[in-house]
Amino acid sequence: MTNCRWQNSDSCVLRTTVTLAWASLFSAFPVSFSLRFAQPKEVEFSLVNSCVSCASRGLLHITGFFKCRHSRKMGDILHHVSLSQLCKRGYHNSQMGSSKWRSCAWWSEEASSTMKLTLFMLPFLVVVAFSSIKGSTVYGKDFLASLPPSNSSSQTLLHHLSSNSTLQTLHSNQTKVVNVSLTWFNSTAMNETDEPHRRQQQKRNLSILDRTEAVLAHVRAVIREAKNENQTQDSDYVPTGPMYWNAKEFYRSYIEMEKHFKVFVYEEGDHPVFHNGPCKSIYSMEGNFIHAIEMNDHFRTRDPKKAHVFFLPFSTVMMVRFVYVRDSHDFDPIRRTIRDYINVIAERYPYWNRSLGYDHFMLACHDWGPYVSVAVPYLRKNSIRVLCNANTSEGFDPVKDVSLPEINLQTGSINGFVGGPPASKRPVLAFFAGGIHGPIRPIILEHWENKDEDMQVHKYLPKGVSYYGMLRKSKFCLCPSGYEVASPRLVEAIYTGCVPVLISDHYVPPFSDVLNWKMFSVEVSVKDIPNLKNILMSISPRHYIRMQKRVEQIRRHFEVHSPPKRFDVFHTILHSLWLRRLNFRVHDDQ
Ligand SMILES: *[C@@H]1O[C@H](CO)[C@@H](O)[C@H](O)[C@H]1NC(C)=O
Ligand SMILES: *[C@@H]1O[C@H](CO)[C@@H](O)[C@H](O)[C@H]1NC(C)=O
Ligand SMILES: *[C@@H]1O[C@H](CO)[C@@H](O)[C@H](O)[C@H]1NC(C)=O
Ligand SMILES: *[C@@H]1O[C@H](CO)[C@@H](O)[C@H](O)[C@H]1NC(C)=O
Ligand SMILES: *[C@@H]1O[C@H](CO)[C@@H](O)[C@H](O)[C@H]1NC(C)=O
Ligand SMILES: *[C@@H]1O[C@H](CO)[C@@H](O)[C@H](O)[C@H]1NC(C)=O
Ligand SMILES: *[C@@H]1O[C@H](CO)[C@@H](O)[C@H](O)[C@H]1NC(C)=O
Ligand SMILES: *[C@@H]1O[C@H](CO)[C@@H](O)[C@H](O)[C@H]1NC(C)=O
Ligand SMILES: *[C@@H]1O[C@H](CO)[C@@H](O)[C@H](O)[C@H]1NC(C)=O
Ligand SMILES: CC(=O)N[C@H]1CO[C@H](CO)[C@@H](O)[C@@H]1O
Repeated sequence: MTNCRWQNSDSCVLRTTVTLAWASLFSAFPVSFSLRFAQPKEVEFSLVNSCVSCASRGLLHITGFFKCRHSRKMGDILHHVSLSQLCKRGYHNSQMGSSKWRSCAWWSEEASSTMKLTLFMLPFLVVVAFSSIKGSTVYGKDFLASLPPSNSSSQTLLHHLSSNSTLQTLHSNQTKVVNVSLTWFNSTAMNETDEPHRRQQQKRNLSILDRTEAVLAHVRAVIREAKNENQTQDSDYVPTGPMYWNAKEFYRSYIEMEKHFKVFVYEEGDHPVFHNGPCKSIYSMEGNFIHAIEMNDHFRTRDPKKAHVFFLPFSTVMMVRFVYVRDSHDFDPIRRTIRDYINVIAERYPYWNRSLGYDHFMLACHDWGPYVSVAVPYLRKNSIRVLCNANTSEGFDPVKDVSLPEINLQTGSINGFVGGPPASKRPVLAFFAGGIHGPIRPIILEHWENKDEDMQVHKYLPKGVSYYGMLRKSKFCLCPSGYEVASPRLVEAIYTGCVPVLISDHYVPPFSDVLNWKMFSVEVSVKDIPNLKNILMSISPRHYIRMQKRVEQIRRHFEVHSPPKRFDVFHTILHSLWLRRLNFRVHDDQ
């Protein structure tokens, strides 16, 4: 099964929106024609589909679904492209009353500077022609009921948007997510100026929310109780051992997650930067997670009211590829994309505003994940950021954020990469091979390259020597930070049963919320690199054997499976999110 669904960088989908004075109401229907623009780059668009809706004030909105072909980098275009589509579905409904464009505005403004807006009159004519051919229905005033993409939820939203609803005032910037619902509940219980039925409706809905929080409170109590439980039976796996901060609590919390946890994935956004990500290469976790959560029937909910967390499904790797202008050193296009995206979901749904992002999460394995997350202050400050680049000096907060393992899936699968001999069949003391990236590796090479038979430290592996073969032959595998704190070597070592040696500053290793890394890895600070061999030699054989066995035991939490299996990397990431949402610490503080 291949994970990547859309990999063709030579085409893209362009959707755009145009407002025209007066028209009737149309439903979505396909139109085909093509436009060719000279600016800003030679790009050919063909309209494959358009969605037309109308404001009561006589404004016609056409949301076009274009395909564009080009041979060169698309940079800016795609940036606008990937966002303009957000105007589809109920979104423009909510704007009609005011006949104003909000998130769509950037498109109409910027488009008019580079592309003649009048050109867009063309689709209108085509539309009219088609509508007469196809005999599209012309709706009456009550367009909300008739617009195909606007489900009842967007009507509800519209209802909130168009009235001075209490919802908008519910959020409190001082409340943490666990307590949010109480605040919401209390504030609605306060002064309502709306009509009675609305008040009743809100109360009911807020009690859904309240019930959710009550369940979470119960779950917290159950997990706390787990300490006193006897050994449990589980056909797949029961975590035990000192590699876990608290194995029983972890297990109980995992089981409760399976029972309750629901993730809502925003559907807004288009390929290639949304709902898509790399599934091979060192950044494979972006694509794998996005794919796995979107295909998941158990944890994904389509009903945002039932969700505990909300996923912003963008891929930083894809944005770097398609939105970022190469060598520009300018993050702004990416940040603008994220900002626009959050503006749209905050306008279309009440969920971002009600918690100021506390129950939302993003995921990025690309080094730049933390830098692009600053696009929206609440995203950076409040939301859960699942990051490979878990550098605490750069604002990674282990309480709120999740450290994501960087897994180099060369073939898109772990087949053939997992497994290695026991401790007794590992003749080499320590192994490292890799380029001189970042500040730490030069120090290692300087001290240990070709210095000692036991310390197999290389810039390049000698010809005929297999990298994976060396990992399997070695007792300890050095995992120094490169350009960023995370290294795929960590997971490579774990896969091959080699005890990882973490050499990094400010790094929070993955799943530190449940795993006690000291029990199955060695942490060496940068200043101790000259002393590395002594440190490793001082670990007794008995202690080493225990650590090596533990590496094999916790390996399952790093394995990538498609479809995912219980306790694998996908589920362990979800579990980390679950703990953040629960605001619970699975830790014996002793
Ligand atoms: C609208 O809701 C119905 C069920 O309520 C669902 O089947 C349909 O897919 C939804 N449409 C959209 C565009 O979300
Ligand atoms: C909404 O609130 C504003 C001020 O907050 C007020 O001027 C306006 O009249 C209100 N609109 C409605 C429909 O209540
Ligand atoms: C909360 O919002 C108020 C204004 O709405 C602001 O004055 C205050 O500084 C904010 N507090 C925090 C912690 O952001
Ligand atoms: C909400 O109201 C209840 C009583 O109605 C009160 O006990 C509780 O402390 C309030 N919670 C907050 C966060 O104000
Ligand atoms: C709500 O209304 C009561 C009177 O009914 C008033 O005393 C109170 O100040 C109001 N609270 C808010 C937050 O407007
Ligand atoms: C509240 O719940 C009712 C039915 O349970 C639903 O029709 C309505 O859309 C909901 N409103 C909100 C704000 O979610
Ligand atoms: C746990 O095991 C002990 C003895 O092994 C037993 O006495 C006790 O009843 C058990 N507790 C539960 C909750 O099963
Ligand atoms: C959320 O807040 C933003 C800005 O504060 C506002 O533009 C938007 O309409 C709000 N969304 C909802 C659903 O109330
Ligand atoms: C972690 O962040 C600090 C502060 O920005 C930086 O100096 C350091 O180089 C980073 N570590 C790595 C390995 O990139
Ligand atoms: C006001 C309120 O309910 N505060 C609670 C917020 O959540 C923490 C942790 O669950 C509780 O300890 C507080 O009492």
